[in-house]
Amino acid sequence: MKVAVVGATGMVGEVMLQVLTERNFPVTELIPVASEKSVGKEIEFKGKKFKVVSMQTAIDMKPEIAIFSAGGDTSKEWAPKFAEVGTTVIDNSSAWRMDPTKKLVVPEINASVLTKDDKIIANPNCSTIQMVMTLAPLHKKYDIKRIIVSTYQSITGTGVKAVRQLENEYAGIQGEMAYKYPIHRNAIPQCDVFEDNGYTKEEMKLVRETQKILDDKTIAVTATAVRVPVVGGHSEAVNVEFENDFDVSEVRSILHHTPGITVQDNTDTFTYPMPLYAEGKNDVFVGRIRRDESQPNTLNMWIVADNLRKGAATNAVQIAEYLVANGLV
Ligand code: 2RA
Repeated sequence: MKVAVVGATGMVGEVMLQVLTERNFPVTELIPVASEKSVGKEIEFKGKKFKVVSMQTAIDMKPEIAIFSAGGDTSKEWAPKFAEVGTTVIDNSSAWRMDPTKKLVVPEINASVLTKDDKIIANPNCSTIQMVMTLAPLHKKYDIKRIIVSTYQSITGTGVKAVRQLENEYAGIQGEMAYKYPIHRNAIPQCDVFEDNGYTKEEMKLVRETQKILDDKTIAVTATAVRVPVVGGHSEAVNVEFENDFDVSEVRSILHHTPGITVQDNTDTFTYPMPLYAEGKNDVFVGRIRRDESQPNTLNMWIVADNLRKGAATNAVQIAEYLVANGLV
């Protein structure tokens, strides 16, 4: 299968190539695509070297699948052009996520909505994916009424510029700033730009995308997204109120038996998820599972995942796997 990876030289693109290799996705020809300045660069994939090509060259090669991680503007301009030649696009930007004609997919939850007609498929935002992965099985069982989520997001979500800023700040060097403020020894309560309602785009993604993926606009969601000087993954403190009561041990059991979730939850052994140990792994890690004693039918959890993997590359590749396994490409 001819597979284009658009944004192949970026942080997510590089993880995309790793995941395609690890999961032995049936790539017969890789078409790495990046900005004009990277055209001609060689990248290695499964022991072979492939030259980075331009968008138009990639379109002319008519790949079956194109996995995009190149920003919303690039996707808005080029994803339809790939689709026109019959390519199925899986896009990691926010460009198509809330488009009512596009599917927003976490394979373990709603891959069944996909059909052959879906030629542009949206990969949800990283912080949304790990939260809905955990909440979807509980919603099915207990019916979610309201979610309060606070996120502690890795600087890798911003990109290499943010990683460089932290490294410079460690070294006491004043370099290019990815953020308005220093990130070393700090926590910045702003991920992405502010909307008119005083929330950031990142926070509103958690609201809107959760309702779309769980297909339930009655679910109330409020979010606070914070950037912290961490690189291994995003962490989230989630408080979820259900319509029905639950048993904590049953919650643990449901999550333990949910594919893609690892429960790490034992206060006697100080066992709980942390981004330092989630980095490089594809699962979503859940711990600190406990009843909210301040109100009925409400649960607290701590959710951690590598935002470059299940939060982006792995989820996208899993969508591609579903398409292939079900004859949709
Ligand atoms: C972030 N989720 O962490 C956003 C984009 N990757 O900044």
